[in-house]
Amino acid sequence: RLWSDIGQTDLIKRLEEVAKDAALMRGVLMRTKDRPNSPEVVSYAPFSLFPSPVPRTLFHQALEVQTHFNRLVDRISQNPVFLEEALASTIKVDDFTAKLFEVYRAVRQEPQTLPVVLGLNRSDYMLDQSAGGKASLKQIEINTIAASFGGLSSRTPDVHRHVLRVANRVKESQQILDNNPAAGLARGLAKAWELYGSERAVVMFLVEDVQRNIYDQRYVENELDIPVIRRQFEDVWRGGSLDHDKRLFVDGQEVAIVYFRNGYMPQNYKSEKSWEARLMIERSRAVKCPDISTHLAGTKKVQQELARPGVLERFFPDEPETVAQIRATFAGLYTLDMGEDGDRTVAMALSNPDQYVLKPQREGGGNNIYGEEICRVLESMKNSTERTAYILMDKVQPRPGHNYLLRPDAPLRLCTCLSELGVFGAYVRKGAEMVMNECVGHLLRTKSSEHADGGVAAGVAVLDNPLLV
Ligand code: GSH
Repeated sequence: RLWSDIGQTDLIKRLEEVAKDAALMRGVLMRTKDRPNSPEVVSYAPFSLFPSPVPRTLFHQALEVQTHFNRLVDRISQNPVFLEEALASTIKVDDFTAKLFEVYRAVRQEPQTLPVVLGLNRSDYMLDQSAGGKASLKQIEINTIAASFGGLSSRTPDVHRHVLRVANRVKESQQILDNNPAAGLARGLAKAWELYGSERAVVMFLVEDVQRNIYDQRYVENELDIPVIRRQFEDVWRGGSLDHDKRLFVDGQEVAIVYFRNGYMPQNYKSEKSWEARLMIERSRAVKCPDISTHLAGTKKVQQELARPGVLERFFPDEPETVAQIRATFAGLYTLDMGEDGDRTVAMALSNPDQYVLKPQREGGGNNIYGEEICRVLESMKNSTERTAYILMDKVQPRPGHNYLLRPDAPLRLCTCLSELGVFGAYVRKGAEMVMNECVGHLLRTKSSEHADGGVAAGVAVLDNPLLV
């Protein structure tokens, strides 16, 4: 109950005002629901009034394992045998993953273009308390495409510092950690741009039609000394082409890097044109962040396959400590492939649905299935290959905290809430050599415990900061 003594209504009301103004003044911004593409009307991005406690050792554990996760994702992306095997059952039933896989196969048939790879990802964790006693760090997922909020989370520390100063909590105010993922993500982009090796070439942010989260992206852009253009799939389809060296040109400009902030959900591909644009980009010499194989490495099915005995060892044959460090963060993950193992998973889930999460191959939040709904869904498909579109995971059970959540469209309220810690990774590989591999910052998000699932972009969670305890 870290903030329970700041319980007086008057003070909270005053802090609410102070906090909202501080967020606006420091640029923790988002465009509004009603005018998502207007720079004339903006508001603050949802955030918590106070920072939330996070155990110091678990926080550092998450930072320390990040460079290993970077290498793991990168190695998976270079292993076609593994990707084919891991996703074989999924792509038979999941249309979206199948479409991505089609692009992957098409590109693999062509001679390789430029051996430069840029990965900007975020590994998300919750602190599991289910075994009682000490909390442990458990990975929820790793986002290898459009991992967001590295920009806004570079600006939230100052907001919480200010609120705590006004609340006369000077000591805690000084304990808020600095954080600047935007700078680190931009360093990755700059390194990849340099390796691409053309002075004239630009960085292209591939964005959605509805751009509420543009300021988060701008923070990354503004850290770059390289010209940035923003385009949608349709724009690339219309104004894009490859020259005889497979250089990508869009509206006459050579593109060194395509940074995807879109393209992770089926509805992001509005027509075949979007898929044609994606394929053109993948075939090109431009550095893709992520490329299609790294995108696929971030699927839930791959996450589940990695948890099987012996699989991590395949990727790190001579590094038992790396394997142990990564594996320590895995929650139980179970296959739903047809066969004995999958049948066992179904039986387990049906007899104890509250212990698990049923996850489809989707990004963007709000797709997971919990509790009784698991039984309903599994009963309807347990004997069909449809079930292989999902994986089952242990439900991580963090200890709830209390905080006030601020969002433009809802009154302030004190909530029982859960937090999720994200860690940003940035790496660049040229040929066989990792030329950059870093952990570049963190993101704490907090949501009311009544929501099972969903992040900030989905309108569920709010931005937060860890206060190490
Ligand atoms: N397109 C938006 C952007 O690029 O800012 C949103 C992208 C998005 O939802 N990214 C997911 C994420 O990081 C990963 S695929 N979500 C975090 C959250 O919403 O809390």
